[in-house]
Amino acid sequence: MKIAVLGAGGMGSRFGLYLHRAGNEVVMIDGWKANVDAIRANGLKADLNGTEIVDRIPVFTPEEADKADMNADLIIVLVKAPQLEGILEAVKPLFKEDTHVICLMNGIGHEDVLKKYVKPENILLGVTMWTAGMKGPGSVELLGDGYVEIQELYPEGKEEALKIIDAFDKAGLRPKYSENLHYSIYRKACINGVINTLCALMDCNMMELAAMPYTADISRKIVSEFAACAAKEGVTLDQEEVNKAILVSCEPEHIGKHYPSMYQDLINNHRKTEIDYINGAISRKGKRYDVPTPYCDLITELIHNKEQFIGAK
Ligand code: NAD
Ligand code: AOT
Repeated sequence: MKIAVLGAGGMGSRFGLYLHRAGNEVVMIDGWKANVDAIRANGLKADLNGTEIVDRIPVFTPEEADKADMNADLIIVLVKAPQLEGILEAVKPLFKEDTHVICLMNGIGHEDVLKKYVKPENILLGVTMWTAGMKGPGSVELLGDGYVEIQELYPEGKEEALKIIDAFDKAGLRPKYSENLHYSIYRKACINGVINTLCALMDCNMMELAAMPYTADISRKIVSEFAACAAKEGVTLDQEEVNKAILVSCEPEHIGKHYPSMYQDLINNHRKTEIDYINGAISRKGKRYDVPTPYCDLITELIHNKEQFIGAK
């Protein structure tokens, strides 16, 4: 498959690396100049569960998208939510009549932005339960295990979804076909709405968070607010299962040592977070549906306070 990965951060690098090593033609496109320069000079360096790997993957800045133009069959979108619209605008030359686009980013509502740039029937969405982190430009840490859930946004995309599943499977990305995309996205958003936010606010990793006395209670409150909004959109979340999945993922033998991507943004790199697409999205929906969302409101305000306090960019 000919694949362009938008975003060569932690997660884009994981997908780019796995798919390239499995024999696909892969290019990566990234807006962080120092990262692009480092990958070009030294290859993409990955610490894959303790094994050092270097892979030479062509990488371009968004402004160079026309040079990267390889009539990609598939574009995988893995930037941070506030970067999405800008990078789609910059890489417009990549979108051809038959190019399919799959967005695997955390958060709710990315399809509304994608539809401005991509034919709706060419859009697929999904969630990734893998983790990743950047050690520095051109260097990523890929620890633990994970899987991917994907589905087409409209029925016309089903054949492409199955092709992607085949390519991801051969690359070891452990894909599953989701029978209910909106359920998968809400479920993952709950996980992020609890884990990403609380680790960033408590300044801890996932296993440290799970060991704190009030975490399970707070998790139930947050998940119930996501579930109340999801219900208004016809999605019935199994709250008990979601709360259990949150605690299981925090176990040290799973990915408990992971510092979530919101922690990496806010605490390590002083970058603005994806809060407005996770708990913030639920606060906005709550107002629209007349559903109280006090925990999501407070958490969104606290994360924005912290962004402002540390001068996040
Ligand atoms: P990332 O922040 O590592 O990379 C995203 C973009 O930001 C890339 O273009 C990258 O080059 C740039 N970038 C990264 N660090 C930077 C820095 N210090 N200065 C300037 N630019 C920088 O993002 P990610 O973790 O790969 O996340 C991509 C998507 O995947 C997000 O929606 C995220 O929520 C989701 N996701 C991440 C993880 C994870 O463990 N990292 C897990 C599941 C889902
Ligand atoms: C995560 N982490 O989604 C992945 O760091 O943004 C992130 C993220 C799978 C299960 C639990 C947390």
